[in-house]
Amino acid sequence: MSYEELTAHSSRLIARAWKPNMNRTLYIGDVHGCADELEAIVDKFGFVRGSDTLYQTGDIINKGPDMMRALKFVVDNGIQTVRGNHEEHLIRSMEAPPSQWSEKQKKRFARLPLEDWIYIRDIVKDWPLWRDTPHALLVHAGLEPGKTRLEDMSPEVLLSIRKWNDEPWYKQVTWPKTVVFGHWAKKGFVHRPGFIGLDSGCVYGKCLTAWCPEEDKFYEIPARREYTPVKDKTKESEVSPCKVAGDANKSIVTFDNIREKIMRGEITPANETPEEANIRKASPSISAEWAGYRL
Ligand SMILES: [Mn+2]
Repeated sequence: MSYEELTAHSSRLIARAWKPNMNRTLYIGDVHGCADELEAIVDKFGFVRGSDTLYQTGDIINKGPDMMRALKFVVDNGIQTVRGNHEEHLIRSMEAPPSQWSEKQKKRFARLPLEDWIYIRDIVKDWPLWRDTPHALLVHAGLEPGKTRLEDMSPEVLLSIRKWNDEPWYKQVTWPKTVVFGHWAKKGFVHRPGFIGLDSGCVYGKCLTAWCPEEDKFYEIPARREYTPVKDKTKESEVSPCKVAGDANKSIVTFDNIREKIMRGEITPANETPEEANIRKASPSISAEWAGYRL
């Protein structure tokens, strides 16, 4: 870098650091342990500590190469996250003794010492389901169609909605400000009026995406590699039995079986509230995903 370039570069940094109206915001998509890409996107943005604000759509943990480093980076840089379904699964799983964990849970927990999981749990348990930020409403998966108050929406919907009555949820919701969300890696980057979907599948070898509202600009870091193969959710669940409370047929163990039975109306979870019945009918995948985690 020449002296002139260096001077110009430095004065830009100084200007950015000291002009109050230069404060910027960055919303970062789903990380899943992709610590290298998380660090790279914050660098590319040119994050200035103390004046810029970082947000993230949740699902920092699981799947990818280094969730501990990703989580420490979040903590060290004051990144304001929301809770993802993976953090919620961790919190709920750890409420049960290890002897009661499913095969999928055991496989996940085998990746790190239990002390590390306790460390992670103690951090993520404080993450909120949503953040109403100056530029956008931040939530992991999306909003529940037909409701206007976040407090009235089911946490399980906020954490894992994709489709509602077979249509993407965001085509059925209007919200007073832009909704920034993640979770739907197969759908990928979503950019439409009022909605920004930032899960562009970094852990699947695609890229990490972030949005800066002040610049009206998207930042992107290509994944260094495919860390996790894209698996069909139903295949994945072959080894991860989940039970529906009140299900008399104990041979039904896969997500696919449960979804089919739920759609045919053959399974009604025990003690189902009208609210839960509504979710089950509108989005069987949400009911099936959380069926094994009823408290
Ligand atoms: Mn997710």
